[in-house]
Amino acid sequence: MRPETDALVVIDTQNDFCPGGALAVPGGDQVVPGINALMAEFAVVILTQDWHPADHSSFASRHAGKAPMEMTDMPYGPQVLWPDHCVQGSAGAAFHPDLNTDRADLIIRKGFRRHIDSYSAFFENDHETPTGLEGYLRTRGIDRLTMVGLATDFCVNFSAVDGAKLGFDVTLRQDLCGAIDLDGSLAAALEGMEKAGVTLS
Ligand code: VGL
Ligand code: ZN
Repeated sequence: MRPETDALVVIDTQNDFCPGGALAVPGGDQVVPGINALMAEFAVVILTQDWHPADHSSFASRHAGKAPMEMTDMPYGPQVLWPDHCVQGSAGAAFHPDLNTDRADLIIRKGFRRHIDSYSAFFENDHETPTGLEGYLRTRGIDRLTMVGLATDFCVNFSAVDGAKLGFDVTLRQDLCGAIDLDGSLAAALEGMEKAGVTLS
């Protein structure tokens, strides 16, 4: 068992990111058994949950003339427009039914503000509005993070990079992640994580 300074962070392992969901990652459900098994090694398990109001500004359906996967400009920068997904309280927003949520010390929800998306577990997409996760980790004395979950090139990527920038020792278990891979976003994410000092394992 790893020490209490070392946390497993499971990103957005929710129905909408699994086959049959609104924003499915190919093979997204296949990471679940391995994530459950890895929990046995960790004293600290943290889950994140993408959690949007039904009228969230990241949804293409809120932008006239825009289709899912097109880009738009938000006050905080460019934003991919997504199919409606992970709507608060919906079945799609629930964790995959096989994910072991009992071990979670903390479930951090993100993306709940209508006008801003939040890929990272640490900051919303303006890169400055905090989710509170940093304070939680620091006050518990946690300094090492292993990240797994969905999607490698969006929420896992932004979480891993922010974690590394904040000084946490971050390792990504690529075998326990799944990617959306939009226009080369997976390759770009892996390069960005490496540059930020994330250990890709
Ligand atoms: C995610 C796109 C939109 C993710 C969340 O969890 O990677 N991607 N919302
Ligand atoms: Zn989302």
